[in-house]
Amino acid sequence: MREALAHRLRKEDLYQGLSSIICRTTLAAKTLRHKQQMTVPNKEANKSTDKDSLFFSCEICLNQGKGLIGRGKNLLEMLIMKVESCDALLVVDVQKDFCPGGSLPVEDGHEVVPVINALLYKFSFIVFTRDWHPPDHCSFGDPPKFEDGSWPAHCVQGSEGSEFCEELNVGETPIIFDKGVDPNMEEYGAFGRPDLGDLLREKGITRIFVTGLATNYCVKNTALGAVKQGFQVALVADACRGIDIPPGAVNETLDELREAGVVICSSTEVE
Ligand code: VGL
Ligand code: ZN
Repeated sequence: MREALAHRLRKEDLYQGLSSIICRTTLAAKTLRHKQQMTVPNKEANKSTDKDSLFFSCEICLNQGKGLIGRGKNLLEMLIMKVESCDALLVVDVQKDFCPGGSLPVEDGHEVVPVINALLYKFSFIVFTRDWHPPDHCSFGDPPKFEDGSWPAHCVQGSEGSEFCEELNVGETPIIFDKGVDPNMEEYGAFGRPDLGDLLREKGITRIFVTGLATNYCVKNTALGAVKQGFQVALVADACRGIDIPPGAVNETLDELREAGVVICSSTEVE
């Protein structure tokens, strides 16, 4: 079956680069399934010699790319998500205030917890971030408009709402990175300051898997900040939830992240 698939792929110019990789690499069954789902919606583009005009999409992870170079490189990388020692898991702001019952609840935010718990044991290096605001933080609005710059008070340092979700397995000695501590500065992303990047580089980390809350605020800015600092970044989509206001905002964010070179994957692909 493996050979048949490789043969089918080899027949297509489009997959020349990929098929040679298939032949050289022992692929897990899951990876093959993944690859079989790849579609080329534009048959004409398939014949084109201009690789950049080729359009790929994968129905499983919804990743999209163009050609086998540039953005298409993401496609190659996303096929192999085996966790190595150079990988870190980043758990962004999985705190009570961002879950149902909290002051700034993300819809179904608590659902990320079992998914993240299942990922934790696969990584040897894990960082938990916290939104960690002083009581007079500039992002608090009164009354809040529930938008950037005007949130209800949330994750106030030491408050119950600032605690990690109870079921999250942070372990005995978690590495915690606090952000949003300056009263006069919003800090959605964890890579705005050099500290976290420096720590990860010091540990030899080159690839970061991002999970947590909320997809279109702190998760997004953290992922983009990591890309800017030169890390390879994967976002584990089912380990994230967002604030979908206006409707479609979360999907728009995923597109933006793909555009920036972030691989969108599912926790089932991370091995
Ligand atoms: C966040 C809004 C305000 C987040 C933090 O963690 O995504 N969102 N502060
Ligand atoms: Zn905040």
